[in-house]
Amino acid sequence: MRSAPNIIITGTPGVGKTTHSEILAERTGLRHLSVNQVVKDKECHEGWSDEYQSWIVDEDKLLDVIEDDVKAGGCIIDWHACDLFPRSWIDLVVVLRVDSKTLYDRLEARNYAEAKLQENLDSEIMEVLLQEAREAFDEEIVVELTSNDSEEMESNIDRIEAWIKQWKTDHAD
Ligand code: DAT
Repeated sequence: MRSAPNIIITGTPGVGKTTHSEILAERTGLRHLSVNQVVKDKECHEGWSDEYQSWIVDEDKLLDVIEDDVKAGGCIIDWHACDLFPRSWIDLVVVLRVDSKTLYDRLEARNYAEAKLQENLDSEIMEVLLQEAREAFDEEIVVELTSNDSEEMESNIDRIEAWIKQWKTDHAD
């Protein structure tokens, strides 16, 4: 049994996963588990893909590396995919969404190459991550939240924080 819930914060690159996860970790004491960082630090990859400009992730190794931490509970898992995580590990899946124009500006500010920028915009418009989350997890635990501006972010954080408190009350012995 976990004493604190595990939450996935997912969505297209640039939607605000890292920002949400960091603030939430600070406010709630849960741990921000940046999968990107773990993949790099623990070398859970089979090298770098120039085509995708990202690591080719070794999912089995990644799951092995994070298993003990996640099973203990209280992790905020920040990653642009979610269907690799066993359902039994996860209590809530937050899919962040952003308007195309806002996402374009954020990715452009990150100096994304045009092809990668377009690919991510298409993915956001096609709701790829939302579909993935809905297919991989029970509908009741998948929440879609918009993250276009700081007001929305503040409201998202309040909402997730309240959800964590409620989860702890419901799971107290
Ligand atoms: P991700 O981790 O999903 O790639 P991020 O947290 O790094 O995204 O955010 C990308 C950029 O957008 C970063 O400069 C912070 C900004 N940002 C994120 N969410 C925001 C929001 N709701 N309002 C305003 N800016 C936001």
